[in-house]
Amino acid sequence: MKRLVGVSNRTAAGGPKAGGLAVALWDALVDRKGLWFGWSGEVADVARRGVEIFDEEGVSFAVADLTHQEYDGYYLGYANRALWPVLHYRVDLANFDEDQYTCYRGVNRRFAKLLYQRLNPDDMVWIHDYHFFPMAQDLRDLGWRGRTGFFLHVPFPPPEIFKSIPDHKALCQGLCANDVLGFQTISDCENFKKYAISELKAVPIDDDVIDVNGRPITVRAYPIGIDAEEFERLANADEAKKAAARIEPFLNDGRALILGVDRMDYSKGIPNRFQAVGRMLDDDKHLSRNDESALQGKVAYTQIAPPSRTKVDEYAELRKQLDSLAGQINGDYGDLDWIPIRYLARSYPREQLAGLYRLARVVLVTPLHDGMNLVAKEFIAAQDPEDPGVLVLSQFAGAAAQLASGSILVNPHDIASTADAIREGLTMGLSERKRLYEIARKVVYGEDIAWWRESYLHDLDPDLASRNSA
Ligand code: ADQ
Repeated sequence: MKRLVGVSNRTAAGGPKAGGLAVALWDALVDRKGLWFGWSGEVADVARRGVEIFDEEGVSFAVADLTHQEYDGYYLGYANRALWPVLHYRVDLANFDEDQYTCYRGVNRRFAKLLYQRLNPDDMVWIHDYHFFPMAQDLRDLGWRGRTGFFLHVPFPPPEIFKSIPDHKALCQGLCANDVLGFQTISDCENFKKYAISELKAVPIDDDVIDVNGRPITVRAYPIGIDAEEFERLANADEAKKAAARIEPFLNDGRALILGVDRMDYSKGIPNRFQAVGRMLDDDKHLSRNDESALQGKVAYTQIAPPSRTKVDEYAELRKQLDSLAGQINGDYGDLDWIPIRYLARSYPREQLAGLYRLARVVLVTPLHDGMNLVAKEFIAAQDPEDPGVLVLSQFAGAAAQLASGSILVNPHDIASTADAIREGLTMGLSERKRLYEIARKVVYGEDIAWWRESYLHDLDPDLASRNSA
């Protein structure tokens, strides 16, 4: 079996092997005694620019530090302030800076050189995410000929949006040095193919293959999954029950828990969600709390949102916006014995999140755009099959392509309809809840993380493909 070499900005070295990418890559690398290459997470001075090598449970790690200038230009700058917003359809928030692009190109080239020195001709390289769009090209320029694939965890927007990046062509030419390009959804794939046909003169060969300058490239959707069985086990474990017990005092008198769990990122649509909850309560303003159909006092919305990328201005702004919206809604609708929104700007271990998911009557996964969104899948895996909660899901999450008929689908920009959808989830009868849950469960367990990894590697590794078809 070919050795697998994973490349991602952050590796799982030393830390818990939790979360989508980390688990998926980790298992594949353990299977194949692979190598994981990426940023060490350290920012150092020029003197320490080599690679640190170590082994963990049979997986080799090779990690490199960034300099302060690279951290600012490549990571905070180009990756987070130019690529991330555009890939999430937010050209209005993008900041394009020539020096930051130069820095991004420099880090890709420097990392490619460090990696190339450690590659064997028979290795297979699997590059992850927008931090390393041009990495395959940089490896090829150094003489690398082996199988190389790329997977994009975030959306790929329509060409009209992607083309707002001044260096869009160079980035995509770099991508086309891969043998396999993986996206989360068919719509991301179609966006990329449309771009490649119009800008790079790509020629479609069949549904999954395009030809760019005489090289065939497989372009397919591989929707990422979770380890559903493991998550279900977590949801039934003591740690989960303890977390549920901690929140239960706020659910007295049978109050229903509405839950949101997100990194604090503008792509996740948290302000719209707050507004939708506010709107839902406002719709009942004319009713007294004793009225049977009134939701006042009968629901408790908890939003867990640890701040991320706090050094980027747009994220600091979002923090302020959420603080203010939560305060306003609690001020307008709260009562002596009831706070409608509890907003916790911190993270909780997944063992505890699993318990909260299981307790929730409705979970709100309403991003404005999201590559996949694993919270939606974790919520399903955590449910009690005999009394499941309801997933309210944005039509703009990659997960909607798989879970539309197992959830209540919403347009997160439509505050009034989202408010209605939350109410529908809260008041849904058991048999309809079970029906939606069974549909969603089939997808989450059938197309899990092992399915994702194997589907991708089947296309990347010709030996595997021929063994399977023999
Ligand atoms: P993220 O945007 O980070 O990742 P997401 O898929 O929502 O997105 O979550 C990743 C993990 O983080 C989940 O396992 C979740 O439990 C955990 N998490 C989220 N919020 C948390 C919180 N408040 N506290 C603790 N843990 C939390 C990118 C793309 C996604 C894509 C993933 C995987 O943006 O669209 O689904 O990669 O490909």
